[in-house]
Amino acid sequence: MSVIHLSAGSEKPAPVEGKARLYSMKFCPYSQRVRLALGVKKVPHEIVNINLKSKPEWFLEINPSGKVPTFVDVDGKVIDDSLAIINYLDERYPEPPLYKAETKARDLELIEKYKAVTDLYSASVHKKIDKPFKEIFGQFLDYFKEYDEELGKRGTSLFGGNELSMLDIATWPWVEQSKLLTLIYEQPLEYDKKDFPHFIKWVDDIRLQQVIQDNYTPYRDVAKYVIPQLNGEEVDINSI
Ligand SMILES: N[C@@H](CCC(=O)N[C@@H](CS)C(=O)NCC(=O)O)C(=O)O
Repeated sequence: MSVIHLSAGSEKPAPVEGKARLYSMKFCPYSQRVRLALGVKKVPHEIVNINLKSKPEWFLEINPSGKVPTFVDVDGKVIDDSLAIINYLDERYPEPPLYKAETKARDLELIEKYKAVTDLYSASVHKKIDKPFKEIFGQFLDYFKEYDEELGKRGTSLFGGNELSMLDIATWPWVEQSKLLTLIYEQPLEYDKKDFPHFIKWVDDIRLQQVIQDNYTPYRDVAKYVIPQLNGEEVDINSI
């Protein structure tokens, strides 16, 4: 599905009365986190996609870092950074809550640890790691072992029980996109399913959630954006 990403020289879209606005990019896993939280909380919002290879001048005025996701609430408050935004949304729009009191501390700990996974993913996707793919993927598996064990201890299908929680939302986009690595490295994601029984069930169960399905990002489309750029070619995101 092609959606327009606005570029330098474009006009800033007029705000829509009563709606928050998310500046996003359709393949950005950090933006996907925010789209999921907005969906779970049914926050009235619109999405304005940004061409990150040619950023509109007006977007840089809103957020000089030029990064998406950037969230502008109905009252004009601007927040950037996916984790800051989803935590803000959880306070500003409390229903349904994304943390449970009894697991909040552990959720925060695992969300913090997940930065290592997202950093490793970015470095792998941009081929900034000079290691065989098996070793890189082995590192991912080491991280995911802890998430598998946590699900086992909780005995629930999702981290949040039967409902999506902050930890589900914060981790999912990279898992959903993970097969992108098979196209970049032209190798399979090899692991023993017996080592990750709870995690594999989580993947199956989270995919049943409507909000997850509504925000699905096909990894083959992400590849059409990423792989030509690795080969030094320019890609028009609006053509994918
Ligand atoms: N820590 C930030 C990372 C956001 C980020 O890296 N976004 C990328 C797109 S996925 C971006 O905006 N890149 C454009 C740039 O850095 O100029 C977050 O969690 O929101």
